[in-house]
Amino acid sequence: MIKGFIFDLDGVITDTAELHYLAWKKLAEEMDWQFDREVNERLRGVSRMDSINIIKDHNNATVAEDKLIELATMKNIIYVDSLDTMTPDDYLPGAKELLTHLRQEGFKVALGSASKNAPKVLKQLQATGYFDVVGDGSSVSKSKPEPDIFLFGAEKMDLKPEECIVYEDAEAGIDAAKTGGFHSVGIGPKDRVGHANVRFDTMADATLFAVKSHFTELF
Ligand code: B16
Ligand code: MG
Repeated sequence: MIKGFIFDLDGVITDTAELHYLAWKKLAEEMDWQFDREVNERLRGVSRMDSINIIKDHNNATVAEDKLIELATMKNIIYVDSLDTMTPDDYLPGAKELLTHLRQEGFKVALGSASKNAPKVLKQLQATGYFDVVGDGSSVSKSKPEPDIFLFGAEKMDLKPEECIVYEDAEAGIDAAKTGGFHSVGIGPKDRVGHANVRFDTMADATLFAVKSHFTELF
């Protein structure tokens, strides 16, 4: 029986990927590193330090750990500044409607994001009130594809993984949901989230009605 939903943030509730891209791009320019949208795509759902390691390796650069942390901090300052431009108009189409619907139907709702800035993003969207639990990049130490962030959300909602549906747009996020024993909804193309229990192209397609129709025996 499904009693709760756990949502990833970037790519599911809102699209912070563009702001992450612009911040990484600025840092890369200062470092004289190659960085483009193709590399940025590999950072989807990946933690901040894992992201900078991917960019560093892409450039075959050698950087000491403390310098790497300093660079990631610089990127974060640029990114956090840019979040000030985000408003309640910046939900992905369908996301706000779904959160409202889940509240009306009495489901428990958690956030399961890799971002340490998730509380600020929710504040900018005025979305904090939709969530019973906020799991972010500071809630657990092992990031996706490990299931820890979703297990954290389920535990705080006092639910078992099999009582929850996870919405994710990243390959590693669907892997995490499956490893943790959750039901999964993939948002995006087949080559990225085709291994989810059910996949939709966009959040606008992934309504409560559509999800209930797929998991009929669980509602
Ligand atoms: P921060 P999600 C992820 O968000 C982003 O997709 C990823 O690009 C970013 O590096 C990560 O959050 C960490 O973000 O630097 O703000 O802690 O999809 O897990 O909601
Ligand atoms: Mg995501």
